[in-house]
Amino acid sequence: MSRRKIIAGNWKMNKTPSETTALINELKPLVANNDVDVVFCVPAIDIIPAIEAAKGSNIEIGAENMYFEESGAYTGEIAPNMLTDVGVKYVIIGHSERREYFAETDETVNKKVLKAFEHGITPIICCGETLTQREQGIAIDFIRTQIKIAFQNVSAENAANAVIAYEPIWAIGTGKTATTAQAEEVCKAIRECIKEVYGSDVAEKIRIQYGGSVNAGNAAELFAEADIDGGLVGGASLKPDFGKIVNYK
Ligand code: G2H
Repeated sequence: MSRRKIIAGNWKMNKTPSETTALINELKPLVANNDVDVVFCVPAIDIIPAIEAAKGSNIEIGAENMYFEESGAYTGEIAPNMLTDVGVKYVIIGHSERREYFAETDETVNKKVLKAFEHGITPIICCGETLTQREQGIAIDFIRTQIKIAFQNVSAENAANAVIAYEPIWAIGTGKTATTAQAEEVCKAIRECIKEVYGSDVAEKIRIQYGGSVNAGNAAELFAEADIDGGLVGGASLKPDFGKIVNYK
């Protein structure tokens, strides 16, 4: 089955609202490719200007995080209906930087995934191993656990529409990309894990991205793999290079 590729930028903590407008206006013509889904995940304060600037283009706007409660005394958090109210369609959940610096766990990831689906937001669910785990030979076991917990109580219908981003932690922002074979091996194992839980229909539909130092030079080779359905792109999504990644073919 051929899945539609999804190429998402993760801006992390970069760009002010006015810089957001300028960058989207600059990138808009460069990412105009209707054969793939193009998503810009931006800091919370940049979401509204990003949505304004992206109007009339093929760009969808996503958030980089979201809380798992509806509203209330959660100082500093963003609720799902705040995102949907302005037109957000995607949210990154459980990025390794959030797990490392903001105490996200597999359990909070699962709560956020369930809440995102409740509100019709597509979660981009991140997983990935450390260098030590890879060297110990436990990368795939570790990722299978992350995935199984992230999808607890998620219906098959929702699971089929989820996006998973495999991001080996040792390849994030380091310039070290996993080799194409390493990336494919893990993305394939993730699809196998989804198949065990939900069956082959869901496993064939779910989209699995690779993330970690994706750039204009390596995107085509990575995205040609059978189980890699696009990328989650950090540093290179802030530059005209993102246009080359989106038009990788
Ligand atoms: C991995 C990735 C985007 P970068 O975090 O999620 O960032 O492409 O800069 O390694």
